[in-house]
Amino acid sequence: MESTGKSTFVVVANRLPVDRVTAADGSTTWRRSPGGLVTALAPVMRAYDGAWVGWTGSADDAPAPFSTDDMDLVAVPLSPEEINRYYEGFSNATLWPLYHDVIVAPEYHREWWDAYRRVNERFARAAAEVADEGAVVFVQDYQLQLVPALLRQLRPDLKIGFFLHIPFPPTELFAQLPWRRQILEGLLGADLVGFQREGAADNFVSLTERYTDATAEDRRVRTADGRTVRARQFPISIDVSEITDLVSEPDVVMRSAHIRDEIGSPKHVLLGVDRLDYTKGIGHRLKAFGELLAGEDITPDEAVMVQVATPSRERVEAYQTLRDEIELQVGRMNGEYGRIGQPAVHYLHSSYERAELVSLLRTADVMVVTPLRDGMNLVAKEYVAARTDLRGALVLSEFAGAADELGDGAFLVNPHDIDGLKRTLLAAMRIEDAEAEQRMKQLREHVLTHDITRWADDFLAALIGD
Ligand code: GDG
Repeated sequence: MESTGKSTFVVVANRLPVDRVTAADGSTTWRRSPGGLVTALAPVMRAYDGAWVGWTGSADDAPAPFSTDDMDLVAVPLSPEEINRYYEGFSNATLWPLYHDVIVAPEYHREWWDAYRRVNERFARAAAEVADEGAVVFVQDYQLQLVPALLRQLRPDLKIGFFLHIPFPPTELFAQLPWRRQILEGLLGADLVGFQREGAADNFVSLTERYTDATAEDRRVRTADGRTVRARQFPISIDVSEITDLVSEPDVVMRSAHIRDEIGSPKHVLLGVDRLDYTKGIGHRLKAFGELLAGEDITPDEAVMVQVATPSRERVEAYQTLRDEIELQVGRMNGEYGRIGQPAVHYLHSSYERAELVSLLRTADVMVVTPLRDGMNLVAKEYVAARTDLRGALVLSEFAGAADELGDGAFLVNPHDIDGLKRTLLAAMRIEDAEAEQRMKQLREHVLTHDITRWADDFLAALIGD
């Protein structure tokens, strides 16, 4: 359906919240892609004639603006070279590793930066065109950090919010970035800049004082041109009802029992669910589990690990190297500790339907979430939401944003400390039912009252109500 109207609420994100579906006769339609962000913003979209500006995910793809699910969608085209330099390059091989504690070395290339700037300008122009007079514009994530300032230049009448889904690094790391001032000035175009954790908001404020002409008092930054930009944490969450609805489906409960049977009905099922990303600490958890088997703290009959590693950023070199390393590690562990029909680690390099994922969450006695750095980590919250039976234990890295909220009920761990991780895994496996129930109740109390809708409401209230 064609649409050309202006919108009073505009979301700007790297990707549009839809996937193209091609029918057998070659005709194409759009299907809303799964994800908490679009679910949370859908009611706001409906109420305010919302528009979403983003890339379709295919090269040189520029369909005319169209509507689906009460949203106007505005596609921003990217050429193959821009996908390579702006997306795989500057976003995922410069900013992503820099913002995640330089776990792998960020690469700094001037032509990647040029493409990042050019693409950010295109997104800003598209948003400026679709936004109504005085509209609210909500810009998402690290791929679009220049958009707030570019958009303000084009449209000073707009109210602009920005939310960063990933960590924001401390000065010692951010200082490496050759374009650090431009990125900070880009973000300072917003009225409100949201982060996952308090520490990230602090990092941002002190960096603006150091590298721009702004001054700051608490979490309010005063720009050289006299505007006030607020910085604050808004910990993101999940669509709790999506998970609880799936859990209440008989198929999901049955499938969960079936999965346990299929893996040999061990006493303990340990589960990891992650994009195959070097930030997620998959190797660290495999190492700890392998050492537990090697030291005979547990036997392969007692405990089985299932690791879903969803394919991700497969054209970026660091991800290819990571895949080789993890697959070597899994192969060695299964060679050493597995038997016919009974691997020690079930490694699944594919993407699953939500119902299958939730079945897995219900099967897991110990959910192992061990990122070396993570903005939030939604899987930890999804596990808690899925455990309506009040069973299971969550092992959670202190380096995930989720640790701020779930620290009391989870088993917190430093994933670099392999002995500590081994002890924690054992403690989580050996937990008494009563303690597990008490911890899970505590976790659920928080997650059920802090879902994604609350996150969106809090952010938009802070943006609009100032
Ligand atoms: C970034 C930040 C922050 C995973 N495998 C499958 C699948 N998933 C779903 C999970 C979860 C989502 O993907 C992953 O979210 P995370 O939060 O765990 O991690 P990132 O992708 O790195 O997300 C992160 C987040 O943004 C939000 O702000 O929390 O820190 O890095 O929902 O369940 N979903 C399906 N099949 C899979 O195989 N359908």
